[in-house]
Amino acid sequence: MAKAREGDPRSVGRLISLVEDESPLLPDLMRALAPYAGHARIVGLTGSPGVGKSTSTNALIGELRRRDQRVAVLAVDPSSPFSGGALLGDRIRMGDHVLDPGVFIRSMAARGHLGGLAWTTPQALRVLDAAGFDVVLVETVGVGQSEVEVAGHADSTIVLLAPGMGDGIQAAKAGILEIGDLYVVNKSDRDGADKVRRDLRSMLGLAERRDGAWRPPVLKTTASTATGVADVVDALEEHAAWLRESGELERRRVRRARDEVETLALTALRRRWGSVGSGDRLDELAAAVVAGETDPYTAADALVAGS
Ligand SMILES: Nc1nc2c(ncn2[C@@H]2O[C@H](COP(=O)(O)OP(=O)(O)OP(=O)(O)O)[C@@H](O)[C@H]2O)c(=O)[nH]1
Ligand SMILES: [Mg+2]
Repeated sequence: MAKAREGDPRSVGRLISLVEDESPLLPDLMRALAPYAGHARIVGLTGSPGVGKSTSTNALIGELRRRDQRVAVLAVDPSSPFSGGALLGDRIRMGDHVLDPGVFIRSMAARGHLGGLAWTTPQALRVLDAAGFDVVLVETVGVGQSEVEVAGHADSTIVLLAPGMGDGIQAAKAGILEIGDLYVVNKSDRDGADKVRRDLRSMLGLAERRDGAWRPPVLKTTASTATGVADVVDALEEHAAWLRESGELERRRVRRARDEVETLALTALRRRWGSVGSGDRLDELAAAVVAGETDPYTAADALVAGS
């Protein structure tokens, strides 16, 4: 615990493993970590496969380290039940920082039984926050609902795009235009980056925004040479200041904690009535409803009351 608080990578890694394994020690661990919550800025990074998320993460770490920030990276893979596969390539792309004690990199897979990454990600973030990192980058491949999910865990969300990857369609994908606090067109060394940026700006421009609302900037980078990455970190700083001043930081964090408490409470309830584990009380009550012995309202009350 004490060593993890200092950011000792092996101790931090062990605590994350407890989260990943859904250890019975978790409630005690979370209780012990609670007083140290709220320091880290959580930054989500998402985008389609191959847009350059890992390369950008590597470059962002470099820039944040130049600004004396301690950085943790949590790479969550929503598509894989194993945490081994994607890691090898990422070790190479984020390899600049493996020996830096101010940097911690960990990948997590969706092998959890209870609620997968939706359940484990917030708890892993609690560990990294309590371990004293200034910035925690959460990298997720944008497939299905995972973009929206990562935005739900973060204070600031960066959506990464790249030219030649379906362009307009990338941005028009469900949810993308709502979740980004910053948009970054990566691979700007390639043709078409300016067009992606223009299209994106005009699509974002159509959105109604209140006075004082944050207007997501659209930046350009070449992650492989770290070009433009300092501007991304500047924009993150601006967004962090806006979050604090507008009260939005508090709102986002309360909303997140609410989801966490709700998820844990529902998990506990489900476990009690048997859909996690054995001896299914819900099945019994459902059969009673079908047989006309009880009604769904009475059955639901009985389920929640544990009777
Ligand atoms: N030309 C160019 N290539 C880049 C740039 N950034 C990344 N790449 C290359 O694009 C490929 C994919 O980069 P990654 O960083 O692995 O992309 P990713 O989004 O993490 O990919 P997944 O994790 O598979 O979704 C690699 O071959 C990178 O070297 C860039 O700015 N310009
Ligand atoms: Mg990657």
